Amino acid sequence: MLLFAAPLEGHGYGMPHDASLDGWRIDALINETSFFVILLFVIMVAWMLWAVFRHGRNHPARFDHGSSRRSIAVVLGIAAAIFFVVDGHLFVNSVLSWRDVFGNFAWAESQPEAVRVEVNAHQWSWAVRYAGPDGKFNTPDDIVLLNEVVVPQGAPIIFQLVATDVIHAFNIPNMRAKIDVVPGMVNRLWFTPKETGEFDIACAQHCGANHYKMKAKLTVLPRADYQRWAAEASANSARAFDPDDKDGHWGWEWSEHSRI
Ligand SMILES: [Cu+2]
Repeated sequence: MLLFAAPLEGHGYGMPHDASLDGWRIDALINETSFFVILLFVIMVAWMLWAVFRHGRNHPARFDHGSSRRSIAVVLGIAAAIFFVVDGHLFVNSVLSWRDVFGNFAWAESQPEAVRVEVNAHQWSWAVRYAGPDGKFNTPDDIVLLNEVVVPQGAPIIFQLVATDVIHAFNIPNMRAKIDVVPGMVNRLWFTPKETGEFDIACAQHCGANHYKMKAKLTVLPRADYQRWAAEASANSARAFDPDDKDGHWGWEWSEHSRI
């Protein structure tokens, strides 16, 4: 009944509003997939209905077992056309998007305005850490937040993520950003927020009884507001820094070459 449901305001049908610079690449792949799935469904159902109504009691169906050379050639031809045209197109576009954008961490890291964020996922919250003015993680000037990420508009935001218990998944639908967070690995992800505002962060991997509570907020601020916020947050965190709180020092040294 999706077709008859009223669209959410500002969201249209289907996917949530895209507030990221490169999300359109993912949307294009999803839309193309949906288009071809619907197209092929309509063709097949129409064909089937035609056969059902054409071959009534007075017009017995003629059929063969599809084992003739001609039948096999037609089937293989259609299958090859779908595979090479539809799947090939999706595959090539996926690979190019990954190479040029989503997997291009070298480019994101090389941008002077890039913001680096460490995330530690656990049952059932997101601990968040920024390096602060010294650019080094796990030092007293780190900005440390819980269930909250604040970033500037228009800059590449690079996340490195770890989990301390089970598998979680960091998901920001409005930024078309989602990645599993796995114990024993440092996974990473980057995107550029195009619009300011507040957006939901959810855990997208069922991670225990309170999985549904594992949500956080992404706030995208204009660049100048972000600078002001970061300076203040760093000063606050430095004041609250407790050198004896071992659990509080979960950050790690940022590596631009972490595996994915
Ligand atoms: Cu989770």
